[in-house]
Parts: sequence; C-alpha cells; structure tokens
Amino acid sequence: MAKSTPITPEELSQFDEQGFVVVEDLLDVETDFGPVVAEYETVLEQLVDRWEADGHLSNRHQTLPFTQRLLATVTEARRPYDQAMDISLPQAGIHNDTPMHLGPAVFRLLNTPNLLDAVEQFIGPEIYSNPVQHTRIKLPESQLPSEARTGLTARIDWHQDQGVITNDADECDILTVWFPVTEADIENGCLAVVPGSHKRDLVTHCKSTDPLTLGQVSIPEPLVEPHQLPLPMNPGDVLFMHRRTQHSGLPNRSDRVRWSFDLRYQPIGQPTGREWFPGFVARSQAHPESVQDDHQAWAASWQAARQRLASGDDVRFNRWTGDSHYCA
Ligand SMILES: O=C(O)CCC(=O)C(=O)O
Ligand SMILES: [Fe+2]
Repeated sequence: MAKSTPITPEELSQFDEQGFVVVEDLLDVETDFGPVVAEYETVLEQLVDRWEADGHLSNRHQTLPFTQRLLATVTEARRPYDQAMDISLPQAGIHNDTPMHLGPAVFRLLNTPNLLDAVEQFIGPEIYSNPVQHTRIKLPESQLPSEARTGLTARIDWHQDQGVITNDADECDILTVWFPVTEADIENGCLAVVPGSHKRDLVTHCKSTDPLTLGQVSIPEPLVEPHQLPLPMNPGDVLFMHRRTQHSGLPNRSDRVRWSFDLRYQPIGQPTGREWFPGFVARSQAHPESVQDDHQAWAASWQAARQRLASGDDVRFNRWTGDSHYCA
C-alpha cells in the first residue's frame, strides 16, 4: 500500500541540505505500476511481432513475464527496443516514424495524485510536467546486444541534470523525480548520488569517449566529488533530486532487468531547458482550467513535436562544446 502521508519536514530539510531524498512507499506497486506494466506488455508484443516477421526471432517467449520476455527476445533478436518504450523523443535523428510510447497508463503515471502531492511540497501548487522524461529498461550489461546499447539501456556516467538541458533554464526549479519499477540495487544499477553536491555550481561536462557510454555528456573524472552514495530502492520508493546534484546510474552487473522512470516537474511558466519538446500543466490552483487532463491531447502534442523536428533543422540540446581542457 502506498502511504498517503505527505513529505515530512525532515525529508524536506534533507533535500535542502543533501540535494536528494528517498521517500519510501510513495507509489503503489499494484495500482500505480500494474496498468503501466500491462501497457508495456503490449508494446513488447508489437516488437515481437515485427522481429518475428523480419526473421530476427524464432521464439516469441509468449508465457514469460514482461522483463524476462524482454531479455529473452532482445538477446535473440539483437534489435534496439529502448526508443519504442521511451516516453520522449530522442535528442537527434528524429524521423516521422521515430517510435515512442505515449499510452494512457503512462499519462496517468505522470499525474499520479500521490506523486503530485509530494512534488507540490517541493515546488508549490503550480506544477508543470517538464518534458525531460524517460523510461530506462536496462538488460544485464553482459547480455545487452551492442545493437541495443544506447543512453537509455546503458549505465549512466556522473552528471548533473542541469548539465543536460539548455542554459536558458539554469535558474529554474526543475525537480528530478526518479523511481524504480523493479527493485534497483547496487548489483543491477541503482542510482548513486554525491550528497551536498547541489550546493556547488554546475561543473564542466564532456562528451563521453567510453564505448559503453558513448554519446553521453558527463562530468570528467577529476571533477566528480569523492563521496558517492549508492541508493538501493524498492518499487514504490521515489527519489527527489535537485537539478545540480551529481549522480550516476550504476552498471547492471546482475542477471536481472532493471526498470525505472525519471520524470521532472517545475513551477509553471519557467523555461524547461528543452523548448522543442512539449510539457503540460499537471496541477494548478491559480488556473485549474489550464490543467491538461486529456491523454490524447498530450500524446498529440508529442506527435506534433516529432513532425516539426523531423522536417526541421537539428536543434541544439546541450551546451557543452568539449573545448575544456578536462575533455581532452
Ligand atoms: O536511471 C539512470 O540510470 C539515470 C537516470 C538519471 O540520470 C536521471 O534520472 O536524471
Ligand atoms: Fe540524470
């Protein structure tokens, strides 16, 4: 059962002091995640149809539960799966048929009342859903086919979320909200944070040259603070994190699939740091009529963004030029 108690004053002051707080049992595994898992079973079913039709797959593994079926089918088919399951567009190479998953259960998840009640305690009652949002379903690193290795399926190097948005949003109170759907532990790649690192500035990020994290922008080794704290979490637990908190997603060294969502919320009216992508008003006391409660309109806003970006010039999603001496 998810708890209905609000965030405690101690939890809020931990966030202020440390730049993060894990709130246990905020979401209900059955009612909040059940419909989402069912929706992803359908997405996987469609991928399996295609892989089978294309001759990449001989066994549909029909009877396996979602994460095991994903592992079994992806390791045989050696096809990418992350973008068809993500809840956002990628940052480059967008086509009219770039897949994304914009189902009604995901929209409900973004609007989970318990989650928004908690978010309200951090940023106030005028809540905008920031479009920097992902789902990361990570196979064991040792079994992940190279064809399926992307920023969503690989481990994530040290970074600050403020470092992966455009600088017009530097002063915005964008709150990162991260939660696991499956257990996340040190072995299968939970998050790790540097407590207190949000109190210092944004530090230089470089483009990774490591084949395992290629394409990511991350903090060069000498600038990562030494005190790193892994945060094992259970399904239902939610991490709230400041935009300047240094963090990473540990490698999945287990034989289990590790699945998380990372969402972001901010006060209405501030830049999002990704202006080409659509956000929406999730809650408003001042203008309740502005709240987006129509799943189809939300999905259509992403489809319209896809169409614009597919036909337009490439837009610049990140500020780092790589000319810092740290990036050599
Ligand atoms: O889930 C991960 O591995 C990384 C997530 C992350 O960096 C974020 O949510 O901001
Ligand atoms: Fe992050």
